[in-house]
Amino acid sequence: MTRHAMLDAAAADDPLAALELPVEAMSAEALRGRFETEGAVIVRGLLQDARIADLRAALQAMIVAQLRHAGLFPDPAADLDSLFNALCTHDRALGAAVYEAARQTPAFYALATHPWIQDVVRTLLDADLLHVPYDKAMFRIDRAHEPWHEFQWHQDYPYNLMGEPTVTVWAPLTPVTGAMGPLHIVPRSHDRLQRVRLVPKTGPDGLPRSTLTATLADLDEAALDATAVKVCLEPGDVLFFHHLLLHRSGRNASPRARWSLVPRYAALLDPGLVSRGWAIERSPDFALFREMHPDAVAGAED
Ligand SMILES: O=C(O)CCC(=O)C(=O)O
Repeated sequence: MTRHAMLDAAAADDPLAALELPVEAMSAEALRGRFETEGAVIVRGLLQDARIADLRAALQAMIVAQLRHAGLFPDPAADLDSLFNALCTHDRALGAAVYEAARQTPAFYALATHPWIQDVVRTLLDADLLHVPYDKAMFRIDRAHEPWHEFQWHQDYPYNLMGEPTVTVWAPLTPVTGAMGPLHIVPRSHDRLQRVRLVPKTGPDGLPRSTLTATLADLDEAALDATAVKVCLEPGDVLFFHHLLLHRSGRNASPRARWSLVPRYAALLDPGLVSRGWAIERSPDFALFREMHPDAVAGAED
């Protein structure tokens, strides 16, 4: 049996295996096949250079600097999670400051625009030139006991309105185990745009915020939970998924945070993007989505 045949046989009864490709088995055909059929592909071991370590080192230095500024004496050699937990225990707002500023480092940009990530995306989109808006390239630190940061089941398209399709890239900085709330996805769910209900986000105090979230109007979340595939990843592994794939955050129940980068890529010369001068969704109330897809927004009566 060839290596490809063995991978395909393994995929037949394991939904996660159906998405996986070790980097050595990566080919344009295998990448596109998984992305088109499953709506997602995981390339195991794609990122093997120093860029993940560089971003971790930048984060570590930022956290140590904040702890010292607060008059504490951290062990600079302690691991990233111990340092971040110490900072958040001292003052959660300082943890949030690190989270915000992490995206302002060259190490973040270098990883989000990693040439090997770009190569895979070019293959998936069959495009030479790529569009990667800086404000759709997210950085996440998901800790336990902070469920208000979680995304419920959704599709990315209403949030971004980039090219069709857009590829979401999800890459961890540290291992993501089952206890850490790995991303939940539903393979093969990327065949249509789902109707959404635009409802206020809920803050840590349980009260509604001014920004809206696009929740699924017509699908049963418990049924999606029952079919979800949980994507555990090691640093260096990268998940690529279609902008209509249904997915949600897992719940982190571990003392370690889930550190991840989530940039989005489309084809720069996507006809829709060109025709609207590269306008994408940037309003907190989904103004462009409501204008472009009025029928996809469920009203109060639905
Ligand atoms: O990483 C997560 O927990 C969720 C990220 C997500 O769903 C998104 O960015 O669209």
